[in-house]
Amino acid sequence: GHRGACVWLTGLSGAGKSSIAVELESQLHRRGIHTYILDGDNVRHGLGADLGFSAADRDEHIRRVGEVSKLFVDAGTIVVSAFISPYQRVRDRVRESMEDGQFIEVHVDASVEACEERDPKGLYEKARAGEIDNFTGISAPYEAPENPEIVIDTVTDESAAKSAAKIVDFLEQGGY
Ligand code: GGZ
Repeated sequence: GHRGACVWLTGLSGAGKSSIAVELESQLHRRGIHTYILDGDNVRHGLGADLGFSAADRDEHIRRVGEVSKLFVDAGTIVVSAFISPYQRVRDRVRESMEDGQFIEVHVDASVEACEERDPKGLYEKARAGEIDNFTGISAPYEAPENPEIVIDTVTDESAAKSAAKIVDFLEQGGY
C-alpha cells in the first residue's frame, strides 16, 4: 500500500500542467498506484460553475478544490491537482489544511513569453486583444512558488514523460 498525497501542479495556462498530470497518472498506474486528476476542465463546470476568474473567485475556487483534494488524500489516493492557482497565500492555505508531507507543490515553470508562443487554445491572443479579462500572465498576476518541493522547467528540456518521472522519483524517495 501507499499513503495518500496531493501533487499540486501550479503554473501558467499552457505551461504543461495537464500533459504532466496525464503522464504522471499513467506512470503511477503502471506501478499499481491509483490516482485521480482534478483540473479546471473537470471542476470548473460543476463544483465551480458559479465562479469566474476575479481574484476573489479564484481564491474560492482553490479553497474548494483544496478541500476536495484533502478528501482524496484522506482516502489514501494520490490526487493530482492541476490549477494555475496564482496566489502563494492560497496555495499555502491548502498546504496547511493537510498533514506534513501530504502537499507536494510542483512549479510547472514556463515564462509568459514561452506560453504565449505556444498558445495552443489561442487564449493569449484573445487576452492581448482584450477579449478575456483577468488573464493570468497578461492582465492578472502569477506568483511563482517560494518553496516548491519540485520545479519543472518545461521550456528548456523537460518532456512530459521526463517531468512526470521526476515527480515519481520524489514520491518513491519519500516513501509514498
Ligand atoms: C487564466 C483562464 C482564464 C483567465 C479562462 N485566466 O489553458 P486552459 O484555459 O485550459 O487553462 C486555463 C483555465 C484556468 O483555470 P484554473 O482553474 O486552473 O485557474 S485558477 O487556478 O487561476 O483559478 C485557461 C482557462 O481556464 N481560462 N479564462 N482569465 N485562465
